[in-house]
Amino acid sequence: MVRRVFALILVLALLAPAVMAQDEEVLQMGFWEECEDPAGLPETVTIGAIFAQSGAASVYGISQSQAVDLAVAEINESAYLGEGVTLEVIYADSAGDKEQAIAAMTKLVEEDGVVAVLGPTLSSEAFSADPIAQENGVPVMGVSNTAAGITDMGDFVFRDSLPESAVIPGTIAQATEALSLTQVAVLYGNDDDFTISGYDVFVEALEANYVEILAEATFAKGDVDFSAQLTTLLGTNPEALVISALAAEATQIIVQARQAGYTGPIIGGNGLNSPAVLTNSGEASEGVIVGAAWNIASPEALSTAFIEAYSAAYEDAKPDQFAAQAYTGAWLMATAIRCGDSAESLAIRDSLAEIVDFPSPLGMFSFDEDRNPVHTPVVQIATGGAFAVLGAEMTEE
Ligand code: 1QQ
Repeated sequence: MVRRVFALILVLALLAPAVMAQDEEVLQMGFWEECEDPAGLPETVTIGAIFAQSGAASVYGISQSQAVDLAVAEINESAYLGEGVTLEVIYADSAGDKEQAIAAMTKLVEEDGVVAVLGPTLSSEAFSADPIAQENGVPVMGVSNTAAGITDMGDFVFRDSLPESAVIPGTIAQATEALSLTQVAVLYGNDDDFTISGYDVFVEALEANYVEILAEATFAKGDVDFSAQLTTLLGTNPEALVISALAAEATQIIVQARQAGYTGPIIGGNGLNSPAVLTNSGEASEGVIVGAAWNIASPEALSTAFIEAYSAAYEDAKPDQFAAQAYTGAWLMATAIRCGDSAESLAIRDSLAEIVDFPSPLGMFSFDEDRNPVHTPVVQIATGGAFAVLGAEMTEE
């Protein structure tokens, strides 16, 4: 017996280093080993970043610019682009507006001569502004564009944000099972590329899960009173209310649905992923279900490190999904520059297209052949004013 225990201890002792090495998670961002230190870069490499810094969409845009600032500081401090090479970002405010996004892209590409661009925040802005980057041969990477068709604009257009089509089907499948859904009502914005695209994907996913849509209603960006739509929809007694909306409208819809006496589940798309939606709708947000590209409880070592660095840089503020995607986007762009050893736009494009298996806060990240992101999404539920992982709750039971 004693000898057997001793043998077991010996085997474990021998195995331990191997097991530890295998479990050791990557703690540093970047392709340090995969690509040699670049030698041919200019002293300053300037990229642009177009985010909504003002207006209703600034709940996303401010998080994005803070995350890019953090990534760029880390990239420069670690000499990721080589000793003496500085990555510089010129920011431009798109204000959630198509015309401002066009003006911002034109200025960055044609006047400032940036070699690549991150953003713009909204899909509707991207559809207006990205053709300018494409025509000028400047790579542009959306870090929050989730509508269908973004990268169809051209071979210089990338995104690291999972499209609604990669997130919503799983959200609906999981919610249908968890809540035993059979009948829902749908409310969506019919004047925005993202909210329309999200609606299309919701309808398809509900059909695929045999969930009947009892009623549908629409609204426009900027609307503040949803009582007419909610009266119609809630009058059909849906088991869940499904909404495709941006943050400002989503907040009001959640609050007004509860005021109208609705206590059932609310299922939303990417627009609801800002913690501002939960904060601004207060207790009304309890139980809201949203699919996402990232959750703050992610066990990935690079995610935990990112959360710590973000909180340290911004007075204990917690990053959100939009920050995680923007931070990853800046690192991906720097990686393309490093691995291509070039600050030429065409070389950056080619190098970006080749990125696969990049460890990031979003998990293991790759671009597919259409320059869309490949990584695993997560389904969340709002609990006590924060997003928790829906699956985790269920497995713990
Ligand atoms: C889009 C979105 C918004 C919610 C971005 C912030 O997903 O416009 O595509």
